[in-house]
Amino acid sequence: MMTNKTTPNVNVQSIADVKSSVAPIWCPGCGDFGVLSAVYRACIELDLDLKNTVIVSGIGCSGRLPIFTKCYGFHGVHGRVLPTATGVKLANPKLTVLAVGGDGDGLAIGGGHFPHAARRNVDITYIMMDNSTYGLTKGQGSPTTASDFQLKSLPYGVQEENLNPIALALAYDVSYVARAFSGRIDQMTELFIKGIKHKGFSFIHAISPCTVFNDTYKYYREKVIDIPTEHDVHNKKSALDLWQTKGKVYLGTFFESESARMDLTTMLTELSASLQKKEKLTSENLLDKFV
Ligand SMILES: Cc1ncc(C[n+]2csc(CCOP(=O)(O)OP(=O)(O)O)c2C)c(N)n1
Ligand code: SF4
Repeated sequence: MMTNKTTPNVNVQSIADVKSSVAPIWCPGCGDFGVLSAVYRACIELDLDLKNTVIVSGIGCSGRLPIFTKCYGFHGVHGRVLPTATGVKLANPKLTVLAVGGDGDGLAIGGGHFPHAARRNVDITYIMMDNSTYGLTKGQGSPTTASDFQLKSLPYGVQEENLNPIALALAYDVSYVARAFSGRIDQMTELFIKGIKHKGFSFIHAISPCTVFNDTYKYYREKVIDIPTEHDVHNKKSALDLWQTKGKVYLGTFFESESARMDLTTMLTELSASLQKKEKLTSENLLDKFV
């Protein structure tokens, strides 16, 4: 469902130009406010043309984000953010496409889509709003709930190991991998900008605490630390070492591919052009060939 209700401003100079008339209904202090603020600021700093910008979301508290912007929005099915965003980008490669969703959306029900978006290297920016719980459905454990988190719905804690989104993104060979924290909006904005500018699939793990069911602000404030400036973002092994460092949660760019790997839309456009040249494909004989 497209949720944009007014013709967006083309020239984005202030938050008023990006903000929709719908006021966010997240709980006080929810980390999602920080993510929204960073999205607004990234739109302004990049001077994005909002009528050519689409934010696709999943179901969850996080899934509401597009409604609060003047970008076009698609509030899709739980766990299907990435296939939907891929479809939007393929249908119109000129669009700037952001995909936003929770950790449940992206790693539980939708976990199977993450590696495929990565191997397709589709030119979208995926912001995983990770609160390590299912916020909308009242605080169940999620794939990123760690054993030291206290959830009301889990009186005996979690018995399983939690998934690490950064480790998965690196293993899936995502071409841009970063982590941000809602408590640091300037840095989050900067990383969203980098992700949007990156040509190919970019992933930003946005730690966004749920103040009602899993308030991890204090936990993260004590553990977050900037990735050292000497870290070589093109070095996958060094990126893997960073996420494995015990007791520290690194923020910043872990990895950026410098290989000449093409993004999906460029590849398909070039393939189509070369086939048309080689085989003189026309709209008339195209169907005979492929159907
Ligand atoms: C197909 C389907 N399965 C289950 C649900 C119920 N459901 C809605 S939101 C949600 C989980 C929300 O958690 P998360 O994706 O982490 O987002 P958050 O609310 O924490 O932002 C679930 C299980 C649903 N809406 N659709
Ligand atoms: S339930 Fe949690 S994630 Fe949902 S709006 Fe409230 S604080 Fe945010």
